[in-house]
Amino acid sequence: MSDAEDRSDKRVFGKAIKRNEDIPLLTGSATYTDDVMLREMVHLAIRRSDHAHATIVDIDTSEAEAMDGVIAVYTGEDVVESGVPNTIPTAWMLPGLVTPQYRMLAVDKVRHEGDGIAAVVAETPEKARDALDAIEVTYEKLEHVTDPVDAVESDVPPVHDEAADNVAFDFELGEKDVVDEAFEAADHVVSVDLRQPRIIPNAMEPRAAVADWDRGTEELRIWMTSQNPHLHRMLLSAGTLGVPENKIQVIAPEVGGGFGSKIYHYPDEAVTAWCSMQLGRPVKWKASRMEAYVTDCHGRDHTTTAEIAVNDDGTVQGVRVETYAGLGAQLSQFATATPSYLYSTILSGEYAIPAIYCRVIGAFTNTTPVDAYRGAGRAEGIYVIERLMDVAARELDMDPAEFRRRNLIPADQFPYQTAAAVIYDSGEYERAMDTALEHIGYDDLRERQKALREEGRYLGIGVGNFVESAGLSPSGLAGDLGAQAGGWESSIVRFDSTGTVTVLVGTADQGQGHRTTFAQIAAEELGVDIDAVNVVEGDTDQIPQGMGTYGSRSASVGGGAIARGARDVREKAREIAAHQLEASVEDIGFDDGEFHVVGAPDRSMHIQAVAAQAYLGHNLPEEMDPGLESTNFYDPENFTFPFGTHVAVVEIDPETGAIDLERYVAVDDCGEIINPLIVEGQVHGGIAQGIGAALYEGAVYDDDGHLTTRRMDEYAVPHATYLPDFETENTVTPSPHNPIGVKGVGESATIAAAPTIVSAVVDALEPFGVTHLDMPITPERVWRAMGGGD
Ligand code: PCD
Repeated sequence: MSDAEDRSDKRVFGKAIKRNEDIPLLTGSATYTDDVMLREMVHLAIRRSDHAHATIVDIDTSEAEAMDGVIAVYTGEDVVESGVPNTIPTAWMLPGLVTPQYRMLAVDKVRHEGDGIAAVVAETPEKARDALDAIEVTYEKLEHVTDPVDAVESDVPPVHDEAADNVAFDFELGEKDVVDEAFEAADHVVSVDLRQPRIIPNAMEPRAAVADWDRGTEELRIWMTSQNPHLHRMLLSAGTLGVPENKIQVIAPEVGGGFGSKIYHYPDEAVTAWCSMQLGRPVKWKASRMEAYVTDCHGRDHTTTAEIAVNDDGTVQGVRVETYAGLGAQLSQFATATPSYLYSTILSGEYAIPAIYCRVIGAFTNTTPVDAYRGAGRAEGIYVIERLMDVAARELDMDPAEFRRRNLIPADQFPYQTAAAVIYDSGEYERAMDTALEHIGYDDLRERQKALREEGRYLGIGVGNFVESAGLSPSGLAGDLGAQAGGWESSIVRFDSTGTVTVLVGTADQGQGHRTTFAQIAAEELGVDIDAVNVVEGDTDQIPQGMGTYGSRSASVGGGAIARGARDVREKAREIAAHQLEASVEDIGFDDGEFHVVGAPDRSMHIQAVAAQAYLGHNLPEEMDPGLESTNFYDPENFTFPFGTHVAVVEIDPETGAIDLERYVAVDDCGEIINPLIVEGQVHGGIAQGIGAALYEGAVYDDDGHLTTRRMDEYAVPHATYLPDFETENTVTPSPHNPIGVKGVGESATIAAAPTIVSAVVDALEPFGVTHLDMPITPERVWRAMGGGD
């Protein structure tokens, strides 16, 4: 059971400490990939397909090659001829998965707008970009498809010959017969058809890479915007470049946001490395903002039919879901796990649902590949169950909050095995829900809503409950499901001889604040000042192994590895202290960094003094090696399951359909909180992105398969002025599955916010008989739903 400790008397763990990393980030002294300048460095630009689907008939590079400052122009054929393995592997093998060849540069066909076809290396970035237009590509256009349902159900030429029907996988969870029976026995069955549009991640810093191949030693050093440098090292090595893993160093310096988009192994960074290998010179590539829109993996893209079976007493009897998940033109790294496993296993939401069936058809389309985006799979799944809860409440004529409450998994039933295969670790769902409803004044709001409706004003109250599988672990479970990567994290916790502490960990921050929170964990365990701890991430030569930062795993899995490492170090230090204080280990107490002999407080030694002794090595217990560090691989026994309730209040302008977002209350439970300030920041950012999805965002392809939302003024990321002040609270239900009792928080609010907002808008429109509206809910959609334009 729980080895989480009570945190009330902690010195730094749980404290709202300001972020260590912010001074360099805010004053501009921090190093991002594009800041890396190397001698003899040249610049890469990538020519991309203008078409959604076409055969490449000919590529003429002669004019580009002759241009001033151009050093080399390479095509996909050149990469093939170089003899490198040249595959971009997928890291999640579902049963029966079709895995078409995915090369660094396209050879015979282009399969989406933005597909890379040729690489220009030049003396300056401008010269490289200018030469792109001089490459003559002759295409023969093919019929294309951008919608996942059309891709499978209509007669279109396949994106890949290997998948004639465009189906990459057909995944099922649960037993259909059993669920069908539950549906037949239930008093009501209600269904809803949903479309969750594609989201474009929009990290502040576009992707970039600087590759430096040493011809003498045949070693590759690459700086890149990576959420997981070790995975990138592994994937670049065997599958793509054929360079041994121990001759590749991946460095992720400061990374300006990822939101999932920097997890994946893309062709572009590999091409950067390959060009450096050809030329023996350092090569830099950085995406323009428009390139980011067409090449960074998009998120979501689901078309779903969902059904819920309920009885008259307001209890849910079953859930049945069939979804088409757009995968884009190629299988990105986790593209297959996100819409299948991560999606289907969260469909129980916070509710006790006896029967769940889910089928997911993963479809290739002529679009930018799709992969995890903040909330990955869980956001899509929670959206489905929360929409179902609303339509079912409406069917039963029950208050949607009351209906939800009636179906919550009770607090005394944890750990809870859901009908969707996973075991929820811990939860107090009703407490979080009560806190949120009380905070917003739910009952009064319902009264106000009624009164306003009499005046022809439309107030909507949306309630969103969520639970999330965070942590992506353990390895065994992931392996059973086809993961080609582990679920562990590794750390090295080291006392330096002068008493400072170095923490090396395999996660890789993109803005989450690890240098602060991880220092808090180590400082707490070791009883040292937080300023004595230096946290190092993002360099595979310094940190031998790691998995990285995604799936809201760093606090629980990385933090767990750090806590364990720090405890090992503390216990070794205790033995040294016992030896030097001439007492037995059992008689040595530890308090605030000080080891002391129990009952003789004047006989004591600070842990930092012990560290010095550990490296002096003169006076250590017999057979003890010098040094004071611990390498730890931590593989938790389960995911963590953060949860909570969000509530939104909107008012609709009946003339225009405009939505005024009046209030937003978020109650989140992420277990023990390492740093409340950082957790609040994570929740704020997460809500903003969830609101973005609900009201503004969404990729749009035109009839030619061109992405029409490819600039910041065409794709509506919410501005701060669109958003109300968020009112946040936390409840604390520790996870029993890691040494510090934490759960993830990075994705929670994004998962919660979209369904909460949609619920609020639809609630406002109840008098118009509206039961559902698809995201993004633009004023036009609202206005039409109210009968505008009829
Ligand atoms: N924490 C605390 N406490 C608790 C939990 C947590 O304090 N309880 C904190 C930590 O430590 C960190 C943070 O908070 O610092 C977070 O965490 P987590 O949850 O663990 O997570 P991570 O792993 O770290 O991260 C990741 C996430 C994700 S996943 C995403 S999308 C996003 C988020 O994160 N991204 C981002 N957030 C953020 N932020 C920023 N700034 N930026 C970014 O980019 Mo995916 O899968 O990738 O789709």
